[in-house]
Amino acid sequence: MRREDLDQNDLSNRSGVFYQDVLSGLREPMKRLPSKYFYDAAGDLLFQKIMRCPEYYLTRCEEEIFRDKAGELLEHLLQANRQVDLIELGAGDASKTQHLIGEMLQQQIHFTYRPIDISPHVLEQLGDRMRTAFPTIDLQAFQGDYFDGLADMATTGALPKVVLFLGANLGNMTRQQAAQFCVRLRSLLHTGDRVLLGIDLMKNPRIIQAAYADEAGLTWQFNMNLLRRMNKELGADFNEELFEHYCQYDPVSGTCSSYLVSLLDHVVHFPDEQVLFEKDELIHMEVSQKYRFEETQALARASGFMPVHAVADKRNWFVDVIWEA
Ligand code: AVI
Repeated sequence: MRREDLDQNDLSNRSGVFYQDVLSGLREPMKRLPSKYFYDAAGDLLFQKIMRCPEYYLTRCEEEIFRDKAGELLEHLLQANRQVDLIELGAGDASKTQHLIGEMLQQQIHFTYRPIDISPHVLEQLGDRMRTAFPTIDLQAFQGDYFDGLADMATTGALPKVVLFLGANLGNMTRQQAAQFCVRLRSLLHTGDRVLLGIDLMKNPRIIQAAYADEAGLTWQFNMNLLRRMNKELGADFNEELFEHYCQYDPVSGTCSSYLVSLLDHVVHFPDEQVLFEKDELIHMEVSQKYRFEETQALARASGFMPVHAVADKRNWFVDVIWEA
């Protein structure tokens, strides 16, 4: 798009949070872009492809847990409750949750399924899929921020809550952010409510490294898509040929970090700002934090939860932990 073609909509984009977040990240000495902006329509599609690619084991591991152990998960999520609010943060396509919901219906548990997601498009598709699979389901979606959704549900719902946060989404926060997230989550729950978190475990570093540098280049495209998104929505002129994707997993800290590396000295223009890149300069794009199982238990306790149960896949690569508030 030519910059003079920017319309009114683009002008309002430039005063929006996306633009502000992007520019404040690119003004920092170590440039960074928030990975939450990966997920526009093209990013959602790329992520779906990543989840099916041979190297990206995380989704298959968690699917195995939900497919094979839904009954066990449910037993520890419900305790004696026969009636709950089932809340899912960042529900996506809920392919794993469907196993749990199937089990709940079979056991004649009364529940309202309350997915929370920032994307109206995702919620619409999810609603259609769930109502087709489970015509009797009571589904009440909340479109917006997780904590706004939880706060809303805290005032409206009186039932015990079961909160799902699957897919290793906690891993896209630094350890410090994850700790703050868990404290905030706890503050919105009542004693006895339960949460289930999907967490990717530390393992052979080559397996992790490969999951974020797949042969087909999907993760590369997933990162580049954010450059395309900034060009389209913010009128920037990133040339993706001038960047390459690089990811590094540190097996000591468990942190997998994704970067874009500038291949030349060059300048990227936004309509009212320019950003200088030096050859070999990095943009930090994403963190995917891996944990030792004991660290998840320490995280639970430090944020006011009690770890009550955990189910791992057969290879012990991924764990769904259940904590009580
Ligand atoms: C969504 N999230 C848990 C993914 C992950 O594994 O960190 C995002 C992702 N990034 C590259 N591949 C997948």
